[in-house]
Amino acid sequence: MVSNKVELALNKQIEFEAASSQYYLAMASWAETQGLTGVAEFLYAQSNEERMHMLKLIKYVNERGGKALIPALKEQPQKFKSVHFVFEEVLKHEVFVSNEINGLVEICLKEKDYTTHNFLQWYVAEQIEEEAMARKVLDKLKLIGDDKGGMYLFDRDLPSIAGPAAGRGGK
Ligand code: OFO
Repeated sequence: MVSNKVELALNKQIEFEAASSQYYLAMASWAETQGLTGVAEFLYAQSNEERMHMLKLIKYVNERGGKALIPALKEQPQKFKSVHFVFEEVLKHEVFVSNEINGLVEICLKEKDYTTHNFLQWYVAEQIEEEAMARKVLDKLKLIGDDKGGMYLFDRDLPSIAGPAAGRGGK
C-alpha cells in the first residue's frame, strides 16, 4: 500500500510523464512539417516512450492500492525556433524530470517505502540514458552549426546517432 504522500508524488510524476509525451509529440509534428523526417521519427518515438513511462506509473499506483489520476492535456506550442532549440528543450526537460525523480526517491526513503523506491530505480537509470542521449544529439548539432548539408545528414542519421540510448523500441 502506498502512503498518501507517495501516492501524491507518484501522481505528480504521472503528470510530468504525460507532459513530456505531449511536448515531444508537438516537436515531432512540427519537425514533420519542416521536412525533417528523421527528427520527427525520433521525437515520435520519444513521445511514445514517455507515454509508456506514464502508463507504467499509472499501473503501479493502482496495483499498490492507490488511485492514479489521469491528467488533462495542455495546449502545446505549434512552432519551434529551430532543431537546436528543440533539442535544448529536450535536455532541459529531461534534467527537470531527473530532479523530480530524485525528489520522489527522497520522499520514498522518508516514508520508508522501499517497494516504490525499488520500482523507481528503473526511472533513475532511464533518466541517465535520456539525458546522455540529449547531450549527444546537442553535441552533433553544435558541430553542424548552420550548415544545411550537415542538417540534411543529421536528419537522415539521427536514429543511428541516438542509438539504443534513445530506447527506440525495446523498453
Ligand atoms: Fe524522460 O521522462 Fe520519462 O522518465
